This record gives sequence, structure tokens and C-alpha cells, in this order.
Amino acid sequence: MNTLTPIQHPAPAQSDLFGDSSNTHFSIDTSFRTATRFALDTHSWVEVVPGWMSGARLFFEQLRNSVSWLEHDRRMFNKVFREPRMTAVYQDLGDVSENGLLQAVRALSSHYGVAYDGLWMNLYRNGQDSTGWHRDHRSCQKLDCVVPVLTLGTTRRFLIKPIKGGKSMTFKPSSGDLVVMGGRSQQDWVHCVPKEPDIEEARISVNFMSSAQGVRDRQ
Ligand SMILES: O=C(O)CCC(=O)C(=O)O
Repeated sequence: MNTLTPIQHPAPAQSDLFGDSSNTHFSIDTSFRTATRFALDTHSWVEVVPGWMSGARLFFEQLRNSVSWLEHDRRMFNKVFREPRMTAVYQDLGDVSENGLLQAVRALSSHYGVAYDGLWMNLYRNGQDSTGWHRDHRSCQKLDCVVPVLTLGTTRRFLIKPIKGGKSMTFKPSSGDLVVMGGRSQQDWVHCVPKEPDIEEARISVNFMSSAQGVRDRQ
């Protein structure tokens, strides 16, 4: 994690237990007791919530096996290239069968006051998979948004830097940790997950989307 001065949000520990179809139990800290908020600038922030989901390693295995992961082509500067990761999108939560994902949606919606109603998930098969600098246009068309990302599986570096250029900040979310980008962090900042060729294990990131945040404000 980086070394900015954190804004702490102490709260009593609470957790929500849920089980999957094989009766394995995971839990989510609905109190967000470990949350630490880092101010990126006066308008933007990143909140990290270590250990938000416990039992995350088993949940990672469950998702890796149950989700229909696909490779995608992306067009950039008139060239089409294959994204170096696999993805799965749920526009409709009615299509989501994993109880843990639905429980996570409910906890995040209640805590951040944002109605999350879609999921964008990435499978980084190993350290050769990555995503370049970008903003989450799909998740955020408003000036201010709250975009949570849950990490499952191996730890990867998550970098964020000002869109106009400047020093990047590095976070290292482990399995079960949340990284939440808020304020204008999707307008004024870009983020990426760089390649780490020495890493052999996989990581899943679950990005929580809200159609309310995905539409532009009328001018
Ligand atoms: O994998 C991550 O942590 C971030 C993913 C992301 O930003 C995206 O898919 O747009």
C-alpha cells in the first residue's frame, strides 16, 4: 500500500455469512471496519478495505470454475488487438448465480449509497495478463462516481496516476481486499494493472457497476 495519510473510518466489526452451493462459507465485513481512505487530490480518493471478504481463496476457485470467461478483441487507434486477460460481464444481476457476488453487491450498495446492478469481472491468468492505463467509462459517466473492485486470488499491483501526467500511486490488493475509486478518480485519474511476468498464479477482479453512474448528466 502507499504511504499517504489515511482518513480512517472506525466502526464495529460485523460480518454477513453466506454459503455457496457446496456449503463452503465465506463472509463479508459489512461494517467496512478496516477501510482506509487515501485522498488523491481535493476531489478524488481511493479507499482500501483489507480482508473485506474472508474465505476469498475458495471463492476465487469457485468463480474461476463456474464463470464463462471469454477473451475479447479491443479496437484502439484503428487497430484491433486481443486483450491480455479474460472477462465476463453481467448486465443483469438476475443472471448471477453465485450468492457471494450478490451479497457483495448488497453490502457495497448499502455502504456507499450507490445501486450497483451489474458486474464486470476480469481473469488475469498469470502475470503476463494485464490492463493498460484507462478510465472506467462503462462504470462512470458522471463527474463523481464510486467504483469498487474486489480482488480474489493472487496479489497484483494496481496503479493510479493523474490523467494529465504525474507520479503514480501503487496499491497491492490481496485476495479478499477491496479497492474503491471515488470522487473524480474516473475523470481526473487513470489506473492500470501492469504485467508482472514472474507471477504464475491467477487473479480475478470483480468490478461493481451501477447503471445510475453509467449515464451522463444532462448539460
Ligand atoms: O483488475 C483490476 O483491478 C482493475 C480492472 C479495471 O480497471 C477494468 O477492468 O476496467
